[in-house]
Amino acid sequence: MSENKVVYTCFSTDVIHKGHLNIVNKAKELGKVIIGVMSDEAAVKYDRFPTISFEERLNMIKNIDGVSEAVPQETVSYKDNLLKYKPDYVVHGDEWKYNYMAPIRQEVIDVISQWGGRLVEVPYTRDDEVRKIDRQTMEKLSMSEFRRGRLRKLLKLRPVVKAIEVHSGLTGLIAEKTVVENNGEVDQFDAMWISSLCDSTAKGKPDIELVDMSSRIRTIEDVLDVTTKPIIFDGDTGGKTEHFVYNVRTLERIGVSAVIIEDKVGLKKNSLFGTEVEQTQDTIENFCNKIKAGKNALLTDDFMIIARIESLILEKGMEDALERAKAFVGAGADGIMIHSRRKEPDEIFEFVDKFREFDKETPIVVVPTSFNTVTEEEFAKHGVNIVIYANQLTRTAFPAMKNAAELILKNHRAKEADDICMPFKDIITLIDSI
Ligand code: SPV
Ligand code: MG
Repeated sequence: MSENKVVYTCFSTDVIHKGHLNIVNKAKELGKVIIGVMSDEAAVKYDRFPTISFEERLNMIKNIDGVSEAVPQETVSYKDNLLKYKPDYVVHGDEWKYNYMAPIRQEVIDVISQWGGRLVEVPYTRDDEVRKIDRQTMEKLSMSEFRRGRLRKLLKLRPVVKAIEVHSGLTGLIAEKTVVENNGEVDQFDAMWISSLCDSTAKGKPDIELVDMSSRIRTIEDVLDVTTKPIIFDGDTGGKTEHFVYNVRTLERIGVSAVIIEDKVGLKKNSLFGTEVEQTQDTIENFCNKIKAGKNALLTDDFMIIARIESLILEKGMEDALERAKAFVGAGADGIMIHSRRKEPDEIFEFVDKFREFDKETPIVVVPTSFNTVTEEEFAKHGVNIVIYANQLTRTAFPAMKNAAELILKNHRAKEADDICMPFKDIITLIDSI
């Protein structure tokens, strides 16, 4: 090895296996090995939630035979560390040529070429042993005691936690595995929303608390079975307080991270109908009692009960919304969801800004189905913490399915529909085999 050459690579792993050792061995042949350890903030965008702390990862990597230095890498992009350490070589597995990391790889090549540095790629190791370690990590991440508290952790790591609606194992897999690269940034969803609207719609039923908790929990189980990301459950009104406490216990035990309940009573209708249908708001006192009872039933500090305020939906005014927010936080709510069905975000921003004048901490949740032009960055600037994309997977799947059904009926065969069908071999790449 050449003592005066610097070699850089970066790991985001929790477990060192022979694939990593291959990379280290190659790096050792080339010079002094510096390994970037990806920060938690970067790891959740690029890969998955770490199962051990950053310090533990740093130590683990420092202790690999032949590694001279383990250093933090704060971003998915290698650029900052490359400019800092000016490596003669970057060593990496070759898999990133073919996935969302390809632009990050290109950036590495471009940056190090400024001083004549070279990228050296080793064949990616993916044998039975590596696959098993991967499955074991996923298993750990999906266990209820690990998964449950992850939403709270993400709230500390992410400027905005973004959740997407799921209502089945398959939609869960899309939420779990969709990763994109955009302008040098890699990103993915942080959490999943089990919407009452979409769970009901998937069953062909109206969103009126008709689909009972046993069925809703079955949906959750299907999602839990194949994913690792935290779940935010749409608990509608929470039902009777006497029932809510039991449901809270069940949700907490199976590994759900949060339930959101809305301050309505009687026959619940979907909020997007607003005042076009009859809907009744609960009294502040009753709803506070429901929150308190739910909080009392909890056995961990992980699980969050988030209070959803329907004052703007029901045109009861900003003052009412703010008064409720104060009261619900006082009753123990771990977060506030404020909803609106206006296209303009003005009333949402007004609420958030006013709420933040007296409460800097309590997480705020928004569901921008109507006010959908606002970006996550704008929400974050106002102090929003969780953005839920509440129904887009259902609303995109529906027209695609309808179209396919119509094409088959019109043509008396399936050929014409084939052009809009994904080949099954692509669909099954989502599904893990054991
Ligand atoms: C849901 O997704 O079921 C919700 C959000 O409750 S909304 O449909 O906007 O009321
Ligand atoms: Mg709902």
